[in-house]
Formats: sequence, C-alpha cells, structure tokens
Amino acid sequence: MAGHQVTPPSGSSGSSGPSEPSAWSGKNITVAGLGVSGISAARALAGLGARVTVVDGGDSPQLRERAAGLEADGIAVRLGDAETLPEGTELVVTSPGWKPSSPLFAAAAEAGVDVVGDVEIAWRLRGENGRKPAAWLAVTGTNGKTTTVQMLASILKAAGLRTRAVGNIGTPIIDVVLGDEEYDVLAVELSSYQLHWAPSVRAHSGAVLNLAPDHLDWHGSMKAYAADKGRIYEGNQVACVYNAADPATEHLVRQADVEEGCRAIGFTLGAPGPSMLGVVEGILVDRAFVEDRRTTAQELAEVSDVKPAAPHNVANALAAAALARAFGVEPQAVRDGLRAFRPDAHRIAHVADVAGVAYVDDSKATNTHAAEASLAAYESIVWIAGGLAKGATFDTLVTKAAKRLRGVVLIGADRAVIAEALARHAPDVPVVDLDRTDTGAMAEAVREAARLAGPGDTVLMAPACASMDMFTDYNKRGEAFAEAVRDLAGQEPGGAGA
Ligand code: UMA
Repeated sequence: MAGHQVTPPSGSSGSSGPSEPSAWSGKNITVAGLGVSGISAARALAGLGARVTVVDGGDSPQLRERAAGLEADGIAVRLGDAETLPEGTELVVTSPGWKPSSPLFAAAAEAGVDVVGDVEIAWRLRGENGRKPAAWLAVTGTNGKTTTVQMLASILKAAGLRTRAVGNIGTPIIDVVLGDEEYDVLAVELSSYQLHWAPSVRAHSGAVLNLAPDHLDWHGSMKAYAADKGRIYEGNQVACVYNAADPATEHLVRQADVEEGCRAIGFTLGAPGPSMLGVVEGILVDRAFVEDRRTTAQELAEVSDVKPAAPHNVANALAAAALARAFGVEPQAVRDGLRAFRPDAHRIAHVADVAGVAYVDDSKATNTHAAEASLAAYESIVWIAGGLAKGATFDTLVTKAAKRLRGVVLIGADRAVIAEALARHAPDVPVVDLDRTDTGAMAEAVREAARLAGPGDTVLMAPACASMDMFTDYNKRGEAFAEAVRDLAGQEPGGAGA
C-alpha cells in the first residue's frame, strides 16, 4: 500500500441537520439517465432543494411514464437527447451505465462542469439527515459481487447489526442513506462503472474478488477497468481484502492510498498464511483477525455451510467473512450468517435429478469468467452454452474444461465462436449445434443434453454469454431451462427426482 494519505470526503459537511438550509439548495443539477439510479438521485437532490433536470437519450412509453412521475414533483425531464448540456448546469450526476466518452460529458467538460455518479452523491449525503452515517463495507470484482454482499449482509445480521445489501445489486445507495431506517453498516456492491464515478468514497474496508476482462467497451482498456476496480481500496480504514489466487487484486491493494494501520488481508482456498483467511481440512479459518496470527487460526465455519459449496463460492464466503471480521464480527456470526444465506435463483441452482443426472441452472454465468468458475465445480459435464458472446473468445475456457466435458449443446446467436474453440481444444467431445434462436430452443437443448448425459453426470447450463438474443434476460433463460427440466422429469418412468 502506497503511503497513508488520508483524504477527507468532499462535498457536504455531513453534519447539517434537516432544518438547516442544504448546501444543495438552488443548485442547478443535471441527472443523466432515467433509470433506477437517476430517479433516486433526482428525487433526493430535488428534496434537498436543488433544481434538477433529468436527461435521457431514450424516448419510450415507459420512459415517458417515469418522466410524468418526476414532473409531477417539480423535476424537469428531457427525453431523446443525451448529448447537449442543459443551460446553467452546475453539476452533472450520472447513472453508472453512461460511458465516460458520452457526448454529454464532453459538453460538461467544455463548460467546466464536474461529473460524478449517484454513489458519489450518496457518499456526500451521508449524515445529511442528521443521523450517524453507517459504515460501508464495499465489494467489487468481475464475478461474485452480488452473492458476496448478500452473504456479508447475512453475516452482519447474524451478528445483530442493522444492515442492508445495497448498490449495484439493485437498491440505489442514496435511497438507503437518506431513508427512514437507521443502519450500523452497509454491504455495498460497487460495479466498476460506479467506482469510476465515485472519486471520494472511502469505505471502512473493501474487497476486490477477482479481475478478468469485462466491460472493456465501456472502460476502453483492461488497465482502465482494473484502475476503476482498484478505487474501492482508496482510503480504507481497516482492511483491503484481496484474492491470493488473483495477483492482480493484490497489486491493486499495493497501489492504494489507505488510512494509517489499514491492513492487506488475503483469502485463499488453500491453507492461509498470516493475515489471511483460508480453508484447512474443510474448515474456513481466519489467520488475520486473531490475537497471534503467526501461531493460531480461528475456526469460522465449515465448507458445507457455504451454499453452493463450489470453489468460487467458497472464495466469495471467505471474502465476506474477511470484511465482517474486519468490522469486528464474532466467528460464530460468520457461521450462522453463512448457514442462513440463501443463494439467488439462476446461480448454480440445482433444478432436479433425472435418471441419475443432475440438472444445474447457472444462467447468471453471462461471461466466460463466470462460466469457468461454474465448470470447475463439476467432474463430468454436459454443457449447455451460447447466446451473445459480447466479443469474447472461448479458447481458455474450453481448454480448462475440456477433460470434464462429456458433451456440449450450443444455443444462441454466437454459437459458432464456441464451436470453433471446441473444435480446436476438445475435438473428441460430441457437440450438438442447435440452429434456432427462438425461446423454444431451450427445451430442445435440454432434451439433447439428456441424450448425451449418463448417470453421475451434470447437465450444466452456464452459457458464458448474455441472453438477450433469445430471452428478455438471464432470469427468463433460467426459467426456460428449469421448465424444460421439469418436463423431462415428468416424462421419466416414476416421475421427477428433484
Ligand atoms: N442512458 C442514456 N445514455 C447512455 C446510457 C444510458 O440515455 O449513454 C439511459 C438509458 O436510456 C436508461 C438509463 O440511462 O434510461 C439507464 O441508466 P443505467 O444503465 O445506468 O441503469 P440504472 O437503471 O440506473 O441501473 C444502474 C445499474 N446499471 C448499470 O450499471 C448498467 C444497475 O446495475 C444497478 O443495479 C442500479 O444502477 C442501482 O445501483 C445493473 C448492471 O447490469 C444490474 N450492472 C452491471 C453489472 O453488474 O455487470 C455493471
């Protein structure tokens, strides 16, 4: 870690009570984006007396309906123009999805106007309602963020703390920071986009779970993407949590400017060294937050307490445990919180056993990195893959999984690029190429996978691709898979296994 420079949060003092005039009063603010974050930011800032205009490049009936809701509360909305800066703008608050290269920001730069994100505003507004601000335990990474903050919130709850999982998970942080409920600590999921636009956030402790190429069209390069992810460590007070198996994450810790005394804490699926959490004989152990970390380790939970206990998910649990322990949570709450945690649907969800074959839905594996983690969790796999590849290549993924592939069924628009990688690195694995992209294709894919699978195998739908060529989203893709599996189970003599 480079130095110990302490940078105070910029913006509002955070101490003004509700009756004092707000620093935002009368300020002309343009909010970019009429989505979840934009609506949250617009309402919060207007509530503090700012003059808000929301701009959005789209102009659909849905957006018009949202606009009407805001306009009824005195917030101006401009649809169909995402390029020109409204007259008199003093600050732009952007939604995370807007690329830094967006013309609106070029216009802002030309006018000497700052651009920040909704997370930055949430940080500046902490304490604006006169309450003691909750601490932020922040999580980022290419994959596993949402699961990790959910596990973390479950652990913090088990410790009796008032907490909530917020951020990229879908709950805008501003709403929680200014809401009626009081929290001790927040489990904050931050995407690279949000980190890019949040220069002064200083989390109590932060974690980068892993780093693999993703969203490069947004960031412009892997270097820029990593740099934005690394922002999560800036100003950490107690722990910078990194993945010992992913040196790029540790490198980001070394580059961060943190507060005096803040420690680098690693997590590993192997036996941990001092200042690390890891796994010894099926037990999650802590050698970081113990009295004598050179000679002792504290048992936290069993691997079987993690659901599902796939390796990458055990890593998520270790990261969540590290952040909770950094916040002073007792070991027993880590175990209780992990046991109480229920994973989301479509993340390595076991759907049913049919004729001795397990059917697993990992529709959430929308990129190669996530699919790789999923494929690593099973020994003998019939893999259902494909969809929108978003420019990805599949050689590394296929090379790593080749030995465990019993068969592959390809679906979706970009099947060919996966088929080519299979031909290069797994030429003996039977491949069924489904030449249809209608939603009914999933039922056929499941039937074909069932034909290729034998007892003891796992049919794993971890597409490594986005779903929008065939489905509205990955939820719908997962539901189609589960429905097809249930149909298959219904046709079995003796019915479903489940
Ligand atoms: N828009 C424009 N011009 C642009 C880009 C967007 O006009 O150049 C408009 C769109 O028409 C739309 C609005 O802006 O009306 C959408 O803004 P947004 O894409 O930032 O989405 P929000 O609805 O505000 O949701 C965002 C996050 N979305 C993205 O980062 C893309 C949500 O994460 C997050 O849950 C929410 O804020 C609350 O914090 C979603 C996501 O896909 C789940 N995240 C990515 C990921 O996890 O990989 C990073």
